[in-house]
Amino acid sequence: MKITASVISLLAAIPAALAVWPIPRTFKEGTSNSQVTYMSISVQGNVGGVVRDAVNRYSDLINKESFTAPEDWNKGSVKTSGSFGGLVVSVENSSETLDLGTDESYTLDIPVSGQATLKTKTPYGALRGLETLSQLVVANGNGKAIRNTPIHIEDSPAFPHRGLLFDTSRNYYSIESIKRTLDAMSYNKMNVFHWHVVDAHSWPIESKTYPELAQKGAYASSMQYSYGDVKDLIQYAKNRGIRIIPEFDVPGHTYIVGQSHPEIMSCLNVQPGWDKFAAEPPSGQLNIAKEGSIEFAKNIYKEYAALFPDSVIHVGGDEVNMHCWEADPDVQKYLAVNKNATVESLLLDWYGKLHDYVGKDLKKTAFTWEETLFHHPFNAPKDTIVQTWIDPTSVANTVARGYRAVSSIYSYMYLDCGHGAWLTNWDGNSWCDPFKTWMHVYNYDILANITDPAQQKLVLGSEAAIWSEQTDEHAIDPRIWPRAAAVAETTWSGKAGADGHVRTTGEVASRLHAQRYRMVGRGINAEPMQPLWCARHPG
Ligand code: CP6
Repeated sequence: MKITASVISLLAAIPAALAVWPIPRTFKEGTSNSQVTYMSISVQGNVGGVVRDAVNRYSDLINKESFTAPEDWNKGSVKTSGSFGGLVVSVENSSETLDLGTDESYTLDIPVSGQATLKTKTPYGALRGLETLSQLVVANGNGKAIRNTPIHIEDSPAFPHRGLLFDTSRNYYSIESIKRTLDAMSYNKMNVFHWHVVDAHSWPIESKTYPELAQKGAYASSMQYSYGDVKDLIQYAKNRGIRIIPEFDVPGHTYIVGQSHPEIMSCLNVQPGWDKFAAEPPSGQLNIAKEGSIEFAKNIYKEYAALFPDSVIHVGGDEVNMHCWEADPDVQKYLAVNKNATVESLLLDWYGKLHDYVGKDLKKTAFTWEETLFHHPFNAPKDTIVQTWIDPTSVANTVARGYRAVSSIYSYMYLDCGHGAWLTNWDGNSWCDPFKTWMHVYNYDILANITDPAQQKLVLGSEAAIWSEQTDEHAIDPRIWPRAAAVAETTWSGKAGADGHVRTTGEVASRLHAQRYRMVGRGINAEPMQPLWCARHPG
């Protein structure tokens, strides 16, 4: 259903009291409370495994969960005047294709008494609506209730790409901890798990083309993702409406490839003096003067493009170091023979071959770090998606050049570090402070300085990033949550409500506080935001 202007103004007149995170784009609440004796969910028509799995999951969750937001702990039971009569879900199109732009909209109607309805276009809209429903059910004395009925919600995401970058190279993560993170993402309606699978430090994924990569590059034989593990994770994510976009970072950040393929590497493990050649130790980049390096990259992308079904694949391109290649004897030989070539032209040719192969042969959309375009004059194919992280003006610059942008500006969205506070390590090297508040993350404005509606449409969304130099599976929950939930709301709900009012951190704090407690109740060890006292004494 198209939301007309008059509906929007009607819905917007109601204050944002609904305790749902991220807040639905438009909603209307009443003043009654409805008893929920048992959450029964039925489905109209034919649906596939994604909806069936979600219906089972949410029936279980809602029937087992007993949640009261801290703000309401001392308020006692509410009087109910109606009774929830079960939910009927209807999905217009049962196709389970999940990709960039898959419709996630839903309309949820909960009367004071009787049957509630959830209507969606796709299975993924049903997942989002069920999550919303689960957040509306609260404990009420010995039972449960939905407050402020009747409720009418018309919801859809402001941005199609709402992600989390997850780095499994610096430290290893168990499948269980990745699944827990996918669960937490679904509680926040996030839909992209950007899996930064490999990096300089370890190669934790099985390769059938080059088995030696994981044999020599995983931290341990038990610290590897097999094809079976990967397929299981892809299905687990899909059941939660989450796309997995893998990244096999090239040509930089590849030291570990040199453990089994030193012949295609440059500046491998230089020390002392690694800092001239790499952003962090150990140094090593694919040798762009060698035919074998582009063959290697193509074979890697060929293999994993087949394993990962998403239409988008991340081709890396961050933090390449020109000194590394300038110092390489093969590069120097190449430049001596090819008088018109430079290190930069070699790199641009290399990118050209990789992007051509990924686009034309593998038929995938390339996703690349901003340096590929902004630090090197690479003329990327126009359908390339650019991930910005360095310069807050890069999003605007990307869309001005006609490319689609995903934003992970480090000063706002890197959850591991990058708030400008650089610390000194025990060895004198710099290291960064992980701390930035959820409020700082929330205040990021992805559309800053982009006024042209055509350019605004090229902004696909944001990704929070949890690089893992300083985290592992034991530390991630509080490092990611609730701060990534701030990115979830600014990308699902946008910065402003339907009435145009830009939400402030003060207005959303108690709702995020409730979401944090909800997540803890669901097994996610999200970090506390404030003393509980504050929730009891709002304002
Ligand atoms: N690893 C890779 C990293 C970072 C990047 N790429 C990174 C850089 C600066 C900060 C945090 C992380 N650890 N492969 C940059 C995209 Cl502050």
